[in-house]
Amino acid sequence: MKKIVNALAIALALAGLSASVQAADYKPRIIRFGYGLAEDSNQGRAVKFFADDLAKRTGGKMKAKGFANASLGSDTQMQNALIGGAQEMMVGSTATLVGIVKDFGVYDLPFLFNNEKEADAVLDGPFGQKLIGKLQDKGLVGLVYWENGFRNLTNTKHPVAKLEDLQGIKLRVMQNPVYIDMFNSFGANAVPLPFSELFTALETKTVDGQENPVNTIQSSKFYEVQKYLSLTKHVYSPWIVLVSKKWWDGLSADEKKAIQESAAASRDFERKDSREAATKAVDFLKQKGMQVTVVSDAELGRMREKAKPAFDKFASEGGADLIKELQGEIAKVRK
Ligand code: KDG
Repeated sequence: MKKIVNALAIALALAGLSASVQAADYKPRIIRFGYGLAEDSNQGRAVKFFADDLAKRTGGKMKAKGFANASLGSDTQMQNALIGGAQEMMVGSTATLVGIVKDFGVYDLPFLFNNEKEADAVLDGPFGQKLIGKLQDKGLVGLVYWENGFRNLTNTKHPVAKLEDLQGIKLRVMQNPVYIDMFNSFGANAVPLPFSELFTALETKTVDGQENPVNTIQSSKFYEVQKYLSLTKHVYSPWIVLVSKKWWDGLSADEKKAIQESAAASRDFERKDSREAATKAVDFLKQKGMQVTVVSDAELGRMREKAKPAFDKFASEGGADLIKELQGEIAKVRK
């Protein structure tokens, strides 16, 4: 008897769900969701999670299809495709958004966040949402932040344990003035390149090194072309999930709600997945032959000092209040 009651309850629940899905206004849609990392990466896994979640939520009507390895273009190319309405969704670095909304560059200043808890609170709180709001009149809708992670240095020349070890290293950086200024102030030769060109640039020794979170160093197989890893955690790097506003404005309220709910669920999944993966990544990279250097707090303090001109330049170019506001939000979480 109990089994029959349970089966009936499940059937009614499913009937209720399918009724609500049928009642909702979802049109059959294919959503092109582009990203720069490999399919088997924290970024790729979260795109798949989003697609599966949205399909479930809409009875299979709204189908997001992930396009990995920058197959739809680099971050900036995809941003332009979304603005023009030629592509529906993407996830990429906030650092590559500075050509559209300069304020996103504040996240690239070094040694801002001490840990993920601070980052989550500020990005998901009023400060992070205010920056997202600035995208609307540029033709983009920002949904949520995902975690790229704390960035670390790799190179082929020698271990980097102190600032002097960076002298003359040709270091690929994201196409962003704060990264260029910061690494030049450290004594490296900063070489801005799109992520999609990075592996080849390392393989052909066009550049000696790069900086990325350990998850990316693993999933993009940089260990095949890089010998030395220095754990600096010099910047906390967010990703941002973006939608074409041209496309977004044509969606029903139900479709927007479903996308927003799936985006929030994917954010929680991605952060958990990325943090779990990061705990295993350093051992994996050691097994692949990378020599790992933990940079001392004293040396990180010297880097922080050296990076001051990058802070001052960002402040002098209109970012002073933004820096103060961000540091105030971090202080609220930190105490
Ligand atoms: O599409 C690649 C982006 O996600 C970018 O953020 C990866 O951190 C990255 C980098 O170094 O370009």
